[in-house]
Amino acid sequence: MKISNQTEELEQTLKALDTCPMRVLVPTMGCLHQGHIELIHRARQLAGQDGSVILSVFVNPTQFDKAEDLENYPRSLERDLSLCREHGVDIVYAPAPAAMYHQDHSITVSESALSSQLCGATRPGHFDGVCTVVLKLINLTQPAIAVFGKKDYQQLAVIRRMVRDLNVPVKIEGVDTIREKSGLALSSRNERLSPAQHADAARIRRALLAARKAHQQGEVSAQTLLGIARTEIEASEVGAVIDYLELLDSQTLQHIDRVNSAAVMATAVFYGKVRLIDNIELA
Ligand code: PAJ
Repeated sequence: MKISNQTEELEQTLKALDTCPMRVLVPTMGCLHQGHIELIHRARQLAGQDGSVILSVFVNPTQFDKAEDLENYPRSLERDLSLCREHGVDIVYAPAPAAMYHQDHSITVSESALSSQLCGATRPGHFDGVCTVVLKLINLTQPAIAVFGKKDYQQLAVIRRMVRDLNVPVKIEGVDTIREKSGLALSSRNERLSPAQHADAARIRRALLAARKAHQQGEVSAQTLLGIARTEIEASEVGAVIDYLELLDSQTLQHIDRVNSAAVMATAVFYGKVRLIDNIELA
């Protein structure tokens, strides 16, 4: 496995791969867990044994709106590298912020429709930071395919839109959310939950499943479906606080009153300072 921290070094490593039939990129912010590992496995399937799986580890400062969140973001590069070795990653690109952003960088990719709700509404500038860094990582590594998790539903939609609108020559692959047995979506943030919060957080999935079940049984009113999910989350005994809980058209990510076509219910829930997100598709 090759490890690069500098752009020039990465370019040299990639040059040596020039004859490689297929490159697949897995962008991450590190602190890898089983959710990321599934992305690596999917990337390997897509790359084939002769292709290359490139994983980036970069805690991207431009997508954090609070300096405190950036500072507190968990980092575990040595452990990440050994997981990458174990799971057959070919190249890890782990640059320092100074290697990714020129001090006077002044160009940003900005998405203006899909970003307006959910995480975009509560975290101003977040998706500009995500789009900009993902485009940079794609430009740097020039993969045929880039792999992302459906856990970050809005992020995946925004990246697909960027690739479509800017004609970025890459295929975007989405991977289903990996969960604990309890249903809680795996996240690097889960380790910051107390044991009681961790046990309670399974209700986020239960809430979304209850709404989907009601929809499958014929309920189409957004207000009713959101009410079902809200009741389950607000029954938390450790004080879960809803940041947002919304029902959106899954193509446009705009609010709907009734579920008549493909929709997504998405939520962000605070346990103390830890903010967890999840979503479910209602067909
Ligand atoms: P990060 O939160 O590290 O996530 C990296 C990738 O792993 C994302 O595509 C995310 O959707 C996926 N992922 C996280 N938890 C998952 C789970 N439980 N199941 C399946 N996939 C999961 O998302 C980012 O980093 C950043 O915004 C990034 C795209 C790297 C840009 O900086």
